[in-house]
Amino acid sequence: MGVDVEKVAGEAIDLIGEKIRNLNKLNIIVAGKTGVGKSTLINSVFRDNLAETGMGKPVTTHMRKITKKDVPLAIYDTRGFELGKEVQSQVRQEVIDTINKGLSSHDINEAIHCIWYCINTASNRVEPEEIEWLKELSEANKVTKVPIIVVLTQSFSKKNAAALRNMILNENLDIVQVVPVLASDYDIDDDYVAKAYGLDVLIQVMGETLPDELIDTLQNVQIASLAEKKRRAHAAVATAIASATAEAAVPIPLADSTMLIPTQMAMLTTITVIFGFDVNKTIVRAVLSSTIGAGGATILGKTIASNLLKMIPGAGSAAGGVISASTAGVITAALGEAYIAILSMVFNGEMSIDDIASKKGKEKLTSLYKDFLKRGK
Ligand SMILES: Nc1nc2c(ncn2[C@@H]2O[C@H](COP(=O)(O)OP(=O)(O)OP(=O)(O)O)[C@@H](O)[C@H]2O)c(=O)[nH]1
Ligand SMILES: [Mg+2]
Repeated sequence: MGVDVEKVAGEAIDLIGEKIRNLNKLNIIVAGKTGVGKSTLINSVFRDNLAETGMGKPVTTHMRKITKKDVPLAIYDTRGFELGKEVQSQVRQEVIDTINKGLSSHDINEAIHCIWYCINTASNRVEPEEIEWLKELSEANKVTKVPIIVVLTQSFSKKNAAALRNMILNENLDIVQVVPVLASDYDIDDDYVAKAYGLDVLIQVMGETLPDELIDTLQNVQIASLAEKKRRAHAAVATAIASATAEAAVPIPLADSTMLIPTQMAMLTTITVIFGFDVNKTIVRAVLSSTIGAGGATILGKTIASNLLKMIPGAGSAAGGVISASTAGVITAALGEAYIAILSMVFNGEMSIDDIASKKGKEKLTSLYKDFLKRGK
């Protein structure tokens, strides 16, 4: 006896869809003069080439809202910071109005959660009015409390970026951080290319700044930091281990091992959302059948469970036909870790998401899963 792989895969897909639909929407204002690299930054940090997909929808005279179907993110892109004092002050007012409008909605999906103010390091100077504007914004922010992150774009010279960063930090502004980045590789000479960097730091700072109810969203939409995705995914595994351990506080007879499945599916769902890949039923089926299904048509039936137990050091002989709390934890951890490891390979471009369902992908998953089981706790 066990549970039908097909059925569980279908339920997991429904769970994933539901969780994605229910993600809170992240709203960011990206401000800065024309040409500083706002669009390049947006496309390098977020999935789905957001800034290339059109001009966005005008929301004020100098602001456009960029959204894309199935991406729980809205970017407010500003124009006109370079167009002389009068326009500048209009843009500033529009930024503040947009923040206030979001606040008065009392809806997390409408609120502005963060401002990235972009300054081009390569231009080698900061206009005094930019510092003035940051002062003004951070003053207004004492009421609105929207975190401001200054992003130093096109920082191929790390030395210039560090100097500019210190200069801005010395202004004692009410800002979260000043983060130098190079959003994409930069050809300095024919034979010298400055490598992109800093976007992972930006995501880390965002992760520390945003409230917890936006972190799954942040991880879902960002493509700049594998480390941050993994950190969040490992937290989901830890939660599932705690649940599985509690569920098996009274040892579970092998035939009832399927009672661990809901906890494990919730874990796989969260990890899927964090990685932000388009995971379909074929892929979920492959993940299940090459781990807790061990090649069978069912998962965690009596036979499969007893085979899995044999792989866990100490568990097989001591089990006496039951799954103990610690063994339930090990099985759950191994599933979560194997899934994180294979999705990390996809993130790194070592395979495509659909390759997971190939023979090679499934073999990789099985070997990862076995390794994690053998490691035990
Ligand atoms: N190699 C490299 N080029 C960059 C980077 N950031 C910006 N650029 C270049 O600088 C130019 C302007 O960048 P955009 O991203 O279009 O700047 P923007 O702020 O969106 O400009 P507007 O939309 O006009 O306000 C483009 O030619 C980019 O390719 C970077 O990190 N690396
Ligand atoms: Mg642009």
